[in-house]
Amino acid sequence: SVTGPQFEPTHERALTPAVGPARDVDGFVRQFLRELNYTQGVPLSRSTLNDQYLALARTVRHYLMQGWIRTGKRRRDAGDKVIGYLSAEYLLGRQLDNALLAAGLEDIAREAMKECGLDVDLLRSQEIEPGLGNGGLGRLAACFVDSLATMDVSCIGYGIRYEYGIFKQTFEDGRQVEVPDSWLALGSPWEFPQPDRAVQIDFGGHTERYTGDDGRERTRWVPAWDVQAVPYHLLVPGYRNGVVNTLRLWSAKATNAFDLQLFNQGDYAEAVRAQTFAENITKVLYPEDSTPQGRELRLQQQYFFVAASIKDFIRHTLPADFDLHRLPERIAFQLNDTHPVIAIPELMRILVDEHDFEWDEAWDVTKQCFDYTCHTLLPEALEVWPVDLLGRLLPRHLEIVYRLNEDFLARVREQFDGDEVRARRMSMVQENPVRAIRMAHLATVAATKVNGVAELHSQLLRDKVLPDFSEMWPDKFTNVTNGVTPRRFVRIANPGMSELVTEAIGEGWLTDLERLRELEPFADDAAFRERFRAVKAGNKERLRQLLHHRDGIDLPEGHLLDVMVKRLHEYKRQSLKLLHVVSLYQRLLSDEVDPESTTPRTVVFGAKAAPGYFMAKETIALINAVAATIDADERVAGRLAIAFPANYNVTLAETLIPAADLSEQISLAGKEASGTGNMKFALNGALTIGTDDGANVEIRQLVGDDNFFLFGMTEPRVAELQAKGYVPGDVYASSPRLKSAIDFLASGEATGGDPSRAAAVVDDLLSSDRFMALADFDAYVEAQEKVEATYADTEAWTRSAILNVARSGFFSSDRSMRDYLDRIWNVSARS
Ligand code: B1H
Repeated sequence: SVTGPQFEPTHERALTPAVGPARDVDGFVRQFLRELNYTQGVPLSRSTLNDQYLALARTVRHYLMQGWIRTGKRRRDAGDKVIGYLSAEYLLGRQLDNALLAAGLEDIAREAMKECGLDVDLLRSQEIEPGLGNGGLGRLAACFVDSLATMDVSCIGYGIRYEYGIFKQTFEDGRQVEVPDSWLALGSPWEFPQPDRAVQIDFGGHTERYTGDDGRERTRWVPAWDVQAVPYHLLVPGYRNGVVNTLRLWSAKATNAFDLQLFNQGDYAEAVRAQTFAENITKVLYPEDSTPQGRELRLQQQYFFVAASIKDFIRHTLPADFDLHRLPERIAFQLNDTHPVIAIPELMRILVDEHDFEWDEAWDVTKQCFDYTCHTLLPEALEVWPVDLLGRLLPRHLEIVYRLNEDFLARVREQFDGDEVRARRMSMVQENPVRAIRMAHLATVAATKVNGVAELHSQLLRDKVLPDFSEMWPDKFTNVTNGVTPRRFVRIANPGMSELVTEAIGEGWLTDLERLRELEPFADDAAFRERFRAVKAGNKERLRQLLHHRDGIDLPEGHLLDVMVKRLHEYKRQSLKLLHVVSLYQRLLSDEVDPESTTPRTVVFGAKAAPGYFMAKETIALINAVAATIDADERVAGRLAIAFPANYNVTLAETLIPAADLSEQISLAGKEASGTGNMKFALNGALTIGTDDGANVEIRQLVGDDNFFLFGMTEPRVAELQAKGYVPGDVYASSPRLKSAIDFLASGEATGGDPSRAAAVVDDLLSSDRFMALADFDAYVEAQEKVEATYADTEAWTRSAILNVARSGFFSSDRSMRDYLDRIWNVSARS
């Protein structure tokens, strides 16, 4: 008898073909109007832009459904091994453009909207991008799932559906002010909630021992509270291959049992409070890029999403009664940094406590199910969780980690003659300043493979961050250099160049990006160079229009466009770029040079600072103050301009990067794990000025020294200087140009006469300069002079730009995914 709603699929065996709307203008128009009238509930004549955008988005989604249903069925039938990408962040960017491109519907949609009297471009610009990530790490996850769908690899991206993504940045008096990003407020046409697939997630409480029916001693976790995890599905369409994979993002909801219980006790207000408490878990993305704060809510987020993902995979993706001893045949969980690493003790707990596995048997299975990607070298970025916090929130998991650590340290002592100092270094438990779990050690011990994200980074990871581990398990470590999806960052972002490329080398390169090599001969073709320049000029014009409307910024025409966009962090050295700007400004004001002989240059910054990062916020305020001063100074008009549009995000990147001439990648060597913006610029024909850091090293090797402006200390040189004792004051005293720029800044002349504006940044540079901006200043200025000399030779510059495009095909995320498939997952792609 049916007593309530039934949540199991009722037609498991039946063929359920999804019939999409007809793939022509008429079919599109009909579906669009249906969406507008029946879902939005408005006639076209009364609809707002937002109504129209939502109806358009849902229409496009309809076309993808058939692919999604078919892909799911095909994968279930085949019993494919699934890549379970576990990431706390997915910085997706706008969905509509990508969906239209993947489905091959751009022309039909344009025509259809025209028939309705609407402009598809205007509707596209209505979309608020889902900013569910901070920066490179989150964007990388989005590129990877795109590539896996395009390569027809079975992948589920698991993550968190933050109600508020990365904050919206505004400036008040040049200072960053954060505004909540309510990306869901106007409707979210791309997601499917599946409340009937919710799972319960436990927290808190204690553990107890008991004797099982078979007489074995066991442990059980008696949690104190729980929440529901509700999955929301987003579609991840492959590029024109009919494949649609799934991104499963979890949202927290109070469990009924929880508030009912309290309600029965008569405390209604308390019940509602409990609800708020539960739902806070997925309320907001922590806006910290590279410096995690050990906050309880963050640990709740991490456990919440990985526990939900594992449970869902076992319960809903695997066939019923699947033998979990064979789990590694069906899943490879990729840990995107340490954020999801609590998944390791969670799987152990499930196998041992819930499925009666022997400890060693469970460990054997668990180890085979996980691989770990490290994205950093900064020691402060390696997550540690205080044991009192972990023990309070996840008491059973803490016990499991302790036991894993005991077993592990026993192995270390055995293999290394009881070397106690080594054992302490390698322990998963740190003792000082507080007892805490080192998540990177836990991940490294458990994972089958550990990878860094660029050659240099992987090498430093082995040699400097985890040397004991790489000595113990040399084969565990590998490299996969990051990549970016050419669909979004070339085809959508740069349609003009894409068309030119297709004309030159034919179709097919978008899914086989190494084919860009075929462009090389065109670098020597004057007519092609001319057209390549025309594309760049068009992209600059597009950017000028956008910044005019978006920010009220009017970029000068005909300038070298010099762009530094990335999160604001001291190690990335926006302050070094700023010192260069000040130096250029001084040069223009001095009588030494004829301004007419200098290269007119516009410098564009884009950067968000973590809200609690003092120096980063001071740097933003300082850049804005200098920009305002230069902007107001008639004497340099037409020669130098600084623009700092607020709220740099994926959407802005898509217009900004294709317009750039010069890409700034100037981190202190050994600090930027990879960088991915650097790849996007090179692929769009900007030349890089950069240090020997992260993936810059590989970019330079590929594009050639003649087409890359290298400067600055190498990593070994940095280490040497660090060891010797770096004194920024000495550098200041010995470089006249640097001294002059800093004095000028400190005097207030670059900040509208107000020296207080520059004080914090200048004081820090002179007293500590942790990332050695001063040490690289002279080399940087010299490299910039080379940039100007090269830029003056238009043909040579264009040639280099074309060669950058032709030789950067390696940086497709399709190649990264192929490397993961070969070196880490042991799975092969279908295409
Ligand atoms: C990267 C992070 C990161 N590395 C902590 N680490 C975070 C760390 O919320 N948190 O606490 C968020 C992000 N992000 C970046 O990853 C690297 O700095 C880049 O160099 C790299 O290109 C990117 C992708 O691998």
